[in-house]
Amino acid sequence: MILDKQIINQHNNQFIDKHKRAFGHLAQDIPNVEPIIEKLQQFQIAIPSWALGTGGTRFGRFSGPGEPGTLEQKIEDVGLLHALNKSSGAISLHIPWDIPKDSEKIKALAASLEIGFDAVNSNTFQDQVGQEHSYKFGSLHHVDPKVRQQAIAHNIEVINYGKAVGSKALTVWLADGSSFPGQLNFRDAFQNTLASLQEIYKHLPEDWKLFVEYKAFEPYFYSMTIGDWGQSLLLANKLGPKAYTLVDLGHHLPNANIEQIVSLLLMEGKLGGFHFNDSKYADDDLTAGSIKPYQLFLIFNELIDGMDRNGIDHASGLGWMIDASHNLKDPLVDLLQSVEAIKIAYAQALLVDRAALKQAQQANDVVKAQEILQDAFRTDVRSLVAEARLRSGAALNPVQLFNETKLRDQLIAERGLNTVATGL
Ligand SMILES: [Mn+2]
Repeated sequence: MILDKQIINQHNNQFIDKHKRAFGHLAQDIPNVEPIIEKLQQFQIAIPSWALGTGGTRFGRFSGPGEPGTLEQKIEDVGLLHALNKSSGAISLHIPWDIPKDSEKIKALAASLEIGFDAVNSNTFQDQVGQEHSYKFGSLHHVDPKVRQQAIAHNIEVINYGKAVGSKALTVWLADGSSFPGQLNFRDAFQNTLASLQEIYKHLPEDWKLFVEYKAFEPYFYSMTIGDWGQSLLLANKLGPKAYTLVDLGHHLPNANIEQIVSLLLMEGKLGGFHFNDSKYADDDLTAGSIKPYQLFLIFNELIDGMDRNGIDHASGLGWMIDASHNLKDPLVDLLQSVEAIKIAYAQALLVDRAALKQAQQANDVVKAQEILQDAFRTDVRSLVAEARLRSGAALNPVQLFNETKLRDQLIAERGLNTVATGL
């Protein structure tokens, strides 16, 4: 489904006066408002192909009506999101759930919707039908070289699919670990993982990046072979300059100081990608900013500080992606909410008076430092983010437009009630 530009214009006309009042008021107090709006317009967050269907829990999945049943329909859904917010200009493919069989056709469809291809994701956490060796006891870390070889071959296949559509990165997340003490020799598991990743790294094109994602626990409960940023960074450093750590917000133990992790990884030039979501307990896959918006702001504060110090372009220097898929909301509305929350946190962090913060830190002025950060965080920047959207030709209020125009009903009319998206 292609969203008629007229619908967006009508929606915007309805809210333009209210928007102009709010934005005009806010802009008066922001000295460098124009470059901030430009940065907001440029900042794109990739949508993973598995987030367009309703997610499940380990107890069940309640599919929603009108879910995209094919990769083409998933790309159309991302196109719809991008038309609404002009901030979701890329899709991240998961192999084998979403194999681009006719890559030229898929590329042409994506290009017609102004959608690019973000990192490709491999899957060695499930067994596929007809697969020779099982991943029940892991993949790249497995004690059996035949299993490791099969997992390596899969990752190389994923790189090839990515090359065909124009991706520039491979994300490897391993479910490898152990659930009982004694099950695994930690050093052997690490060395096997490193050797396997080295094989994959050899097949990485020159202009590609390899993102090594970590996760503290689950599916295994005693140890994860790439369980934290230390293990990921060790691997990335040993692999070489094209390998980076990827931070997923839901993959930490409770109360981990993620902003500090981000800061140090950037200092080392080894932060490559970022997966947004939110959580109350662990990897809860909730809408970004729905539980801990202040944490999201503090993370962006460190991201901007580190990227600016290293001369990294905010929009293109790192891989930005949403990684969330839960089972209650319409996935498209949920993604619109996540993108909005991410852009709000980014905008707030752009408002931080960095020179004043540095001064306060040098003077050990704890109160002042806190005031500077919270002054930015407590600024209502919704009209600033909306102004960036408006200038890019998107909707002033994407969620409202989605609901008022009954876009899901239109998708149901096109696709039927019983389509089911591939994914977990
Ligand atoms: Mn992730």
